[in-house]
Amino acid sequence: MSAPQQAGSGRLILVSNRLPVVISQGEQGYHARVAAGGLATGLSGPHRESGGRWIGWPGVVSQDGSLTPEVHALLNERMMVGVGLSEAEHEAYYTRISNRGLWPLFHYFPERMRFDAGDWEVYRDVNRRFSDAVLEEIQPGDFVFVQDFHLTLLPAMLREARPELPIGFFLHIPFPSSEIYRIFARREEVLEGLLGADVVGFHTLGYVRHFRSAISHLLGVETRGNRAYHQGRQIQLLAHPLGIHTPDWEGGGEDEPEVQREMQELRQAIAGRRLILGVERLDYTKGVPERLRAYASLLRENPSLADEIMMIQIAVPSRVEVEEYRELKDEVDRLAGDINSEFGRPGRQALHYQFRGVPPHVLRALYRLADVCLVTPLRDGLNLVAKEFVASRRDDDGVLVLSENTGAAWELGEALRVNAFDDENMVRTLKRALDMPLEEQTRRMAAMRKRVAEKNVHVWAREMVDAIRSAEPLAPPPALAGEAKQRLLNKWKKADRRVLFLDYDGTLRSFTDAPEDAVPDATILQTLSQLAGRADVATWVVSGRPSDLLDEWLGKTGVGLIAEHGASVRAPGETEFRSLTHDLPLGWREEVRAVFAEFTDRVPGSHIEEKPLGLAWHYRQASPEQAAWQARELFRHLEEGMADQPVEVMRGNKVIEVRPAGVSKGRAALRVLASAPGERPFVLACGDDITDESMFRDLPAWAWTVLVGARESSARQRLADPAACLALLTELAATETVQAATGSVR
Ligand code: GDG
Repeated sequence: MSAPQQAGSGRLILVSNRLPVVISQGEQGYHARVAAGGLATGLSGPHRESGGRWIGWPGVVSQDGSLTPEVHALLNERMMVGVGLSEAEHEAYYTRISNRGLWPLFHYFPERMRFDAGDWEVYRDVNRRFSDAVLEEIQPGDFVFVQDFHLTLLPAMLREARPELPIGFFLHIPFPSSEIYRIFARREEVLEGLLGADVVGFHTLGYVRHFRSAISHLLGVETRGNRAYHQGRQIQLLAHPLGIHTPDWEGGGEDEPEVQREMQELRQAIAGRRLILGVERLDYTKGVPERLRAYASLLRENPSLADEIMMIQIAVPSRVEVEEYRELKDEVDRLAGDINSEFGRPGRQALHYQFRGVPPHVLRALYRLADVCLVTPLRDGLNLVAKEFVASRRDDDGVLVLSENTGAAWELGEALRVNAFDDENMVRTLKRALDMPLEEQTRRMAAMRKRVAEKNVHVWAREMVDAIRSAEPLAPPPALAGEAKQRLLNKWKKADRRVLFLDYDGTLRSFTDAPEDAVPDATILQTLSQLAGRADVATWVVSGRPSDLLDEWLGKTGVGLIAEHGASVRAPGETEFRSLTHDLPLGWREEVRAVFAEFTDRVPGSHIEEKPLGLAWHYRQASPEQAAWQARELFRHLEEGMADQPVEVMRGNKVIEVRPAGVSKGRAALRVLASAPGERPFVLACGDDITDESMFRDLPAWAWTVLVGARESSARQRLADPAACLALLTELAATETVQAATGSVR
């Protein structure tokens, strides 16, 4: 594939725990062999063509964690950079924290998780070592792509050192439900680590959703759609399942003669029986014992099948240094022995089980010969075996039985789905697979094969790399000062008409503990009256507050009022409010009120505000620690629970509000502008809150949009606080306009 080229694009710096290379020490010194694998194939194009580097551990440990000059040289030839690890570091960082801490937890096996605070220090140190290696390599214009759960802290470390560096991260394992995730002892640190990236990629939308809830719930990070907003930056959360390089599996490759020979031999061994295949690393997440038990049940319930079928189970030794994996091996050995003694005959095994990987050409032959491939993990981030089997079926025959707890299940909908924990379901599905007519096999397989070919590893790599490259840093807007302010004043002076949209709380008036205390002071009233008194200025206060309160507080100034986020409007100088929201369904209010009431009970100091259309839950006066946690919980509950209702759930400053969808300050401001067509007016919108973002976004690009505060925003300018905002308005109110100076009255 060719690397996507973009103006100003630099080198791709890849980072993974293991380098895609196998270093071995022979009599004549070290040798390096490229390790084939889907990921390496997919990323090698952009890596090579961008002239980038691949940084990682080359697989050799040493006493002091250094690499020999010989190893460095071998890696250098391949555009790789080695990070050395001592045996003790490797044990703590890789074996214990990664494989015995993060791996089981992320795969929903919390009871298998082990965590040691000392090991975590090493995990952090090793991440720091990777960070140092990247920083040493990085050149202007480069961008970084980090792989997987061994390096969760790396994005934030890089971000701290290089605020402008485009960084991507991809998680190859599941991101668990936040209920499981939050068990982890360093949960905040891992989330903060990942949020250092500009783009965080997952295999499925489900994992994105889990991650979103974790950051929202545990860190209070705001999310909108597939974006998270954290520390003045935006982070894109993507669901891009990894693909495979299909030509490797479609046959006709360099090793085709070997594959054919192997198929020949296998056919003889199978002796006319139908073949059921299982292939994986021997890992407790892969559900091998459950699968073997289901196979045994099938044979027990259908004795005649014993002469018609056989199973091959390849189990690649994995993490043998971890005790659980050794215990698993013992269990699988025992089960395999039991199956053969119960169902085998001399010279005819019911199960060929091997605790050893097979060379690639044998794997290809197995995929092509199998009638049924059983991919039944208890939990799997994606599962490439399922895709490889599908890609191998050149005649579109064969049946894939796929566990619903794999990421791949969401893409391969035509597979026979199973619940790998349910023995009966497994047996029934396996029988169904064996009985499936060829026509049905073909229909299912052809659809999957097409999809696997289209969504291949190169597409994955390109989409991820493009997303990282085009990541836009989201910084707070620049201060409205100096030349920019001068420009604003000039435009103000020269315009024919002027329209101001001013939020109230947090923009004109600082927050108070109790919302009812935020009455306008003399300066606010005076400034607004002054502005309202000018015939050449239309001044609108745009607030979430109810109309009667705005009338009570600001009515005498003569400004226009847009109440309740745009639900009701009163033009400057008028006396009646007009509703912009006729016939809105409000049936949801009762349910929301009940939920709010429950949280009000739980959080002393919080209260419910009833608005004509919306309902708000305020917690400014509650204990911050307790309230913040409950507020996140409430927000999450409403977001999910009200998803099918015509409402928007908004998180404001110490308030959560539910109101009819389609009503926003932005829309109301646009209506106001549309109601007075003519020459383009001078427009200034000021606001501090998330609800003001709709004004900043919806108003035309030529409008002046000013955030009061210092967070990231769609506003184009920024003022520090309400005092600065009022000072600007006072200055504008007193500034003569060209028309006024030349005597024209508007
Ligand atoms: C992790 C996630 C996610 C297997 N046996 C042999 C062999 N293999 C190759 C397969 C396949 C690879 O190993 C296994 O990939 P999986 O995706 O199935 O599983 P994990 O190793 O757990 O990978 C997983 C993946 O990362 C990618 O993001 O899908 O969910 O757990 O390519 O072909 N290869 C050879 N002999 C074998 O005996 N030559």
